[in-house]
Formats: sequence, C-alpha cells, structure tokens
Amino acid sequence: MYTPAPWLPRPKDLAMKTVLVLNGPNLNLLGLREPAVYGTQTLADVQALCEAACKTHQFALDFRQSNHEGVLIDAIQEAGRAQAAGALAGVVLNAGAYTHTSLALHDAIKGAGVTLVELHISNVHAREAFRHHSFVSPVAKGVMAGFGIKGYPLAIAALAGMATDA
Ligand code: CA2
Repeated sequence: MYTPAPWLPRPKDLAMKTVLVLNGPNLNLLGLREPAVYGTQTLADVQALCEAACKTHQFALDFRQSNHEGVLIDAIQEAGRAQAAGALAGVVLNAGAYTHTSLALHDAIKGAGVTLVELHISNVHAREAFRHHSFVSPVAKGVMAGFGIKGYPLAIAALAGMATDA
C-alpha cells in the first residue's frame, strides 16, 4: 500500500484558494430597480449563490461591490498579488458600465496578470450598441453574459475547471 511521506503537505492541510467576485457601479441597486432587465434578486442573493458555488468547489469567497473605478482597480491589483502568491484562484468581474468605458480597468487587469472571468447579468450583445464594446474582454480569460445571476456560479465553476487544468 502506498503511504505518502508524513512531511509532505496533504490536500486537507493546504489552504483553500480564494475567488474574488467583484461588482462595479450601481450593482448595489440590483433587485431594487429595472427588474425587467436585471431581475428581482438582490446583490445579497448573488452573494449567497457565490457562497454556495465556492463551497462546492472548495474555494473561499471574497465578495465586493464598489461604485468607484479606483477602488475596483486597487482590488484587481491586490488580486494579482494574491494569485502570484498562490492564494487566489481568480476573479469574477462584473464591471457594470465601466466595462464599456474603462481603459484603466483594462490596464489594471493586464498588469496584474490575474485570471479573470468577465460577467454580465444581461446579454449585453442583445442590447444597445454602446454595450457591445468591452475594455475588459481582451484581457479576460472568458466572458459570461445573459444568464442572469446564475452566471455567477457558472463563472466560479469555470475558474474551478481552470484550476484543475493547470
Ligand atoms: O448586465 C450586466 O451585468 C451589466 O454589467 C450591468 C451594468 C450595465 O451597464 C452593463 O452594460 C451590463 C449596469 C449595472 C447597473 O445595475 C443596475 C441594477 C438595478 C438597477 C439599476 C442598475
């Protein structure tokens, strides 16, 4: 029978990796306005879905929302450092309207070298033309759009799949 050497770290001893779920401007209003576009569930409901998905995939969850571009950029930079240190599996980013405007977010993601899934609750490509361009997509590992808030657990599952592939 194979017995691993006792000084080698065993899976249960290894620290869980974290997933950062980062939400941008106005997403604090989820469920409170525009239910026809974004549904009736709130950001707290999104957080609960993410908690469940992280539990399934044995990740710790860091869930944040900010209306401020600089705060989002600081979080991306922090995530890059955490991933480089082996503590973070990746980021799920719903950058809200900054998706369509922020070269600064693009540069931050690229500079941080972080594994990132771009997420949108709505199908941005079926909406106004100004939502079709994303500054995030070229520096994202993948893009999830149009699955409502159920897209969040799908994006976390995608990060789990990437971690297994690595
Ligand atoms: O579909 C998405 O998740 C978006 O990222 C949401 C952004 C929008 O600018 C993007 O084009 C697509 C808007 C977030 C604002 O969310 C609200 C929620 C409820 C009420 C008002 C805004």
